[in-house]
Formats: sequence, C-alpha cells, structure tokens
Amino acid sequence: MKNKHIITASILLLSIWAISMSSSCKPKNAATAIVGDAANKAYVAPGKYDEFYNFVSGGFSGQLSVYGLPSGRLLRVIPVFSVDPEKGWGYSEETKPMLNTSHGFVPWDDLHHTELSQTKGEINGKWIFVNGNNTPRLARIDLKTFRTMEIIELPNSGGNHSSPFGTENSEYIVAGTRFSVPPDDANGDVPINTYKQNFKGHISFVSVNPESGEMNIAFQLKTPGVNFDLARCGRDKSHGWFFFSCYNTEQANTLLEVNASQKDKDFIMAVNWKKAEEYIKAGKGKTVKVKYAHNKYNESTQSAASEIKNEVLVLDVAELKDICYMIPCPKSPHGCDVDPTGEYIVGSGKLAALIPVFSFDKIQKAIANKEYEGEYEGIPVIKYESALYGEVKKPGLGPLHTEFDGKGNAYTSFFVSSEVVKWNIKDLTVIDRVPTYYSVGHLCVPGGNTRKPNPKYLIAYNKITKDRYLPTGPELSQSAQLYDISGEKMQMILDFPTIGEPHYAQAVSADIIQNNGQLKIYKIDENKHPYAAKGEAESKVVREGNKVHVYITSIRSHFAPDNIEGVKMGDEVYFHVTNLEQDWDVPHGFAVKGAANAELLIMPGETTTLKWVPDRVGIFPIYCTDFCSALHQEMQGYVRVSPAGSNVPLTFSVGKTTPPPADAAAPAEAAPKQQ
Ligand SMILES: [Cu+2]
Repeated sequence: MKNKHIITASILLLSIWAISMSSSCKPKNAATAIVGDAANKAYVAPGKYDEFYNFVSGGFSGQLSVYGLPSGRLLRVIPVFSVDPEKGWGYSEETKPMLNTSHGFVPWDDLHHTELSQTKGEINGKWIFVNGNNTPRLARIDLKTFRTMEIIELPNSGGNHSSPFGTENSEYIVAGTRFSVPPDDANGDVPINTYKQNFKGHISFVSVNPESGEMNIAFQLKTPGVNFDLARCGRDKSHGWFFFSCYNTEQANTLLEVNASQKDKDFIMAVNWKKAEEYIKAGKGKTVKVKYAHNKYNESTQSAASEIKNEVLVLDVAELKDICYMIPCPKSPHGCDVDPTGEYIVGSGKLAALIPVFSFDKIQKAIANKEYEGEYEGIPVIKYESALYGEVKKPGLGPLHTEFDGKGNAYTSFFVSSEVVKWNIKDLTVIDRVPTYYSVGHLCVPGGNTRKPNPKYLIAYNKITKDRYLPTGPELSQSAQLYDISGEKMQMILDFPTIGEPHYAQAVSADIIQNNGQLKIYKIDENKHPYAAKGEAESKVVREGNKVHVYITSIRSHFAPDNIEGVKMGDEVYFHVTNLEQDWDVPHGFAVKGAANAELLIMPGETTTLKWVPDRVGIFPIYCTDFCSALHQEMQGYVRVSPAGSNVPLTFSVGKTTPPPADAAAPAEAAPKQQ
C-alpha cells in the first residue's frame, strides 16, 4: 500500500533524526562553527545602537520580546496575552479588560507569529500584530509605545495558528483556525468522530484602519474542516490573493501524527480576497450569531474597555466558486511563502524531501483553463503540474519555512536535518547550507516577507538547545542563531537565548522604528484618566460606600499622600497612582503589602490603578518598586486599616507630623470589635 509506505518513510525520517540527535548531538563542525571575524560582526560597542529591531514571538510565554541585532541584546518584553507582574499588565484595573474574552478573563495565550504593518509591501513601523493560538485572538501593538493597544477575539475558530498575516497595505490581517470545529451557531454537542460532517474551518479577514490601526472583523470565509497552518499574502503582481497551507485534509479526529499523514499531498489554498470583497459588497455575506470580545486601550483615558460583539459576516466558499482554489502540496505543508516579486509561492511539506515552488502566473492560467483534478468539498483542485514552477530536489529533510533576500535567493529551514539551505529561486539549485543548533523552526530575514528585504542577516529560531549554554536543570532556554548572509556563503556569528518558544519573528531597520514618533512621556495635561491627580494639590482620598479611592501622586522621591488612615476591614481600596514626572525613562512603581495581584509600573504622566482588599487590621507599608532616585528607598508610606465599624476618620497627609494623640497607644480592645 502506497500510504503505508509513506507513513513508514516519514517515521523512518523522524527516527533517523531522533537517533542522530541522541547519539551525537554535536555535529562535527559545531566547535568551529564560529570563526574568524564573527565576534566583530556581532559586537555592538557599549553606548552604540543596534542596526535592527528583532520582534520575536514568545510562544507559550504569551508575550513578544524585542532584541537588538546584531548584538542579540534583549531590549524589551511586551506583555500581550499573558499577565505580567513586571509591568502590572492584566493586574492593574486599567489593563484587566484587555484580557477579557467570551470565556471571561483569560490571562494566558500561546503567541506564535508576528506581522509588522506594511505600506505598498514595505514595513512602515506603525504597528506589529501578533496571534494568540489558544483562545483565538489577534493583538495590535503600537510601535510608538511598544504597548498592546487592542485585542480582538475570533469567533468560529478553534485556535488561531494561521495568523496574523497581513496584506501589502495592511488592508487585512488574516487569521485561519488551526483546529476546525463546529461553527459557533451550530450545535457543538456532536460526537467527535463526526468531524467530516460537522467540523468547519474559518478564516477571518480583519480590517485595519490605516490611521488609527483599529481592527474590525470585516468577514470570515467558511471553509472545509482542515487545519490551517501558515499563510502569506500575494505581493505586487499577486496582490489581491492570499495563500494558506492546510494539513489534515484527511479530516482525521484522532492520532493525527499517523492519520493526518495518509495522503501524499495536502493543499495550499489560494484565496482571491478581492473577489471575496466583491461578494461582500454584493450582499452575499451571511450574518451569523457569534460571541466575541473586542478590547481596546484608550491612550487618552489610559484605560481599556472590553465590548462583547454578537455578529459576523460569513461567506461560504463552497457556494461561491471563484474565491478559493486548492493546490496539491507534499506533505503536511507548514510554510507557504511568497517571494518579493509575488510570482513564486514556496510550499514546505514537513515530511517532504523536496521543496515545491508554485508559479502565480501558472495558477492564473490553470484557473482560466480549468485545469482541475477534481474538487475538495466543493473547492476546485488545480492540477499539481499546472501550478508548479518546479521542485528543489534533495534540499534537506523536513522543510519548514522560507524567507527571501530580494536578490533572487530563498532560505529554507529544515527541522529534521537541522540546517538552513540557501537556494536560487529561478534555477532551483542549492547554493549553500549551514547547520543550526538544533532543529530550526522559523527563519527571519529583516523584511524577508516584504517586497524589499534587507538581507544583511538571517536568524534561525531553534526548537532544541541541548549543549549550547551552561546547563540550567531540566529546561534549557530556546536558542536563536544569527547568520551573516551579506556574502555568497552564510556565516554564523552569534547564539542568543530567547524567551518562551519563538516561532515566527521579524526584524526591521532600527531607523524605521526610531523615526516613527516614539513616545517618551505621557503629557500630564493631556491625561484624561478619570482618577488622575495632576499635581499634589489634587491628591486626596474619597470614600464611596465601602470603596475607598486613593488619588495618589508620585514624584522623586515621595508619594502624596503617604499617610492614610480610616480604611476599614470590608473596604475595597483603589490606589490611583499618577506619576507626575515629565522626564523620559522615569517610571515609578507602587506596591502594597498583601495585595493579591502585582505591583504597578507607572510611566511619566500616566495614571494606573491597583485594587487592594485588606484582609487584616494593622499598618500596611506602601512603596515604590522601581529604583527612581538616590532616595528611592525612602519613597514609602503607610496605610492604617481599622476594624469594620471603627470610628477612625478617613484622613490623608504628606509631610505632616502631628504630636501623638492621647490614645496613641490605646489597647486594641478600646476599638470596636473586628468583624
Ligand atoms: Cu520611585
């Protein structure tokens, strides 16, 4: 049986890899991989800036990290889908709504891919979009502030892997479900083995406002129930199209490692999104009842709000025949990458030993001439040979993902054979190969998925580290490797550890980010936060029932007020901390003993709120957590908590030292009993 042979071959490939990894982890040339002038090439002298920003997905950390290249210096971790006590993300009252979903507060996700916003197929430095692969979400980060500004949940989706990939002017960010599931408006209480009848895929086209960046689910495509893996937009001549890699076209519902590897070929799905837009305009979209959260951070009030939405427009691609076309692609394709000219589409079958390269012109011709080999659930399947430009023969084992240098070369990662292979797109010949340490996933060339790559470096994001760093117990940090690709041959120049598990990452020339209007402070007179105290004179403590609002300011090196009395058991205390500083890089922190959340980190001119419910009577210190001045250690205060029903008046002060009242040492029993 052919299928059986293929499975056996696939398992064999993986076994060979497993044996080679366990018996001789270190390839022979590992020790000598870094040679000659490599150290100089990656060295960025103290005080000098890096040439590129590298935005690296954090995988199961749920966050995005930012590195400088070529130094590999970690510049920032941007919290997105996971709570982050360092910055109070998801802990402050202002940011909690950002993590709201139709399931309620979801404080974690699995962030796989990045998409820098583009204009005319080039990176514009405005925003970076990232995906949440678990509870399907898309996020937008503003590159003026390096902060998450918007998160939108995706209905009708069981995961969100094929995401967030954008069109050439960021008209849309697309998000294809990884797991097909019954649509949200269908009865989902069905036997799992009715996958073929009941499970459907959905791809969301999320529009992006070119001025504000605000996202909106413009429409979804309802597709056959398959797993969508990765995607790329058409470029230049193929602008208007989108290409998605699909696996599990077998529609298996169990043991996918075997059952989703049955077919010799899965598909790349080509989508004519301009055609889909026409259908939407012509009213062919069907409004479907769903439930999803749309969370936005308002920079003026410095607060987020979450809205639950209930409808989405859906186009059924099996009914509207000329939106989608399937292109057979060997086997279980991961990467589906379009070259800078928009003519070549590179498929990367995880279990294949060749790289198919498809031609956009040939695909168009095949559609015009109906060169089909049949249909897949109502979608025409273009003949493999009719779409194929050619195959790169014996490039390596397990191609995963391809980036481009804009000089006619492609760089493909090979997970199984642990290497990066450089090959020529036109003649499909291999030019160079270098080992990775070990088992590389995605690659990144700055601008490598745009019309104009900046091909100085290539970074490999590896899944396995083994012996690269000092041992740290059972878990080793994942590793990235930096290669100089400015010459004919690739040269490894640096290893650097990463946070979480990086999947896709992107890099951009530093001047594009530096010159995008970077924000240095929030102007205090533009602060529209409802609980801001824009000067110490506005600081106060106000009781509303059992809610105590503390309008507290911070400036080097004290809080105002710093003595608060009259809080009682049963109160909810809200510390609204306004940082009065108006200098770059002078945040203050805020923490209170026993708070069941995190600290706050408040930027100059910003107001942020910490909720605290005291659990006992006593004196509670508050202090600044971010070393802000020589007298930072003195930046502290006290809150007195009295029993419920106590008659201690609500008072607040700073700098006031009154003589001790006569009852200062009054025994506890003099106060009303604690309840
Ligand atoms: Cu401070």
